[in-house]
Amino acid sequence: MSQRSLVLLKPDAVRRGLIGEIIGRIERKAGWTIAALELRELDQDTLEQHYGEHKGKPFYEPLMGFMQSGPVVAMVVEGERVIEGLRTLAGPTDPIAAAPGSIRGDYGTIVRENLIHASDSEESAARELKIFFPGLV
Ligand code: RTP
Ligand code: MG
Repeated sequence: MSQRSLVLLKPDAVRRGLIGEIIGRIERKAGWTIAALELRELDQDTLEQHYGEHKGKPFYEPLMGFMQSGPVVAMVVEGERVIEGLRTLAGPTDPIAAAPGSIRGDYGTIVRENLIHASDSEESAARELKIFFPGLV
């Protein structure tokens, strides 16, 4: 079942020079392809749409600040079961709980600065793709 997922390489990943490393892991998955890719800075409005489910939580405001602390790489990844697969590749939210071999498990220590976002369901993917790549057919 081919799907599309919205991936963000967060500002910590870009700052630390991990773009190539992370994209390399994604590219090496059989049959997955990058359908769109852009380095960009995110504004408050875009982030409020993207992370709206977390509004009011204690980590929301710091998350907004962190996500605007530098450019992100926004990408669309396409392929077989890519939504579940990218969540597995990323690992759980807390990098210390994430297994070595996962992106968060290999490179992160801080919950907020966990390197990568990937859509968590088909519904989220459809919603997020419209926010970040509205022109994608
Ligand atoms: P994401 O949405 O970025 O893919 O991450 P996720 O599904 O694994 O985690 P989620 O619960 O949706 O949280 C969104 C992002 O907010 C930051 N966060 N900080 N307790 C904290 O300080 C905390 N909890 C979450 C992380 O950057 C997390 O990825
Ligand atoms: Mg999430």
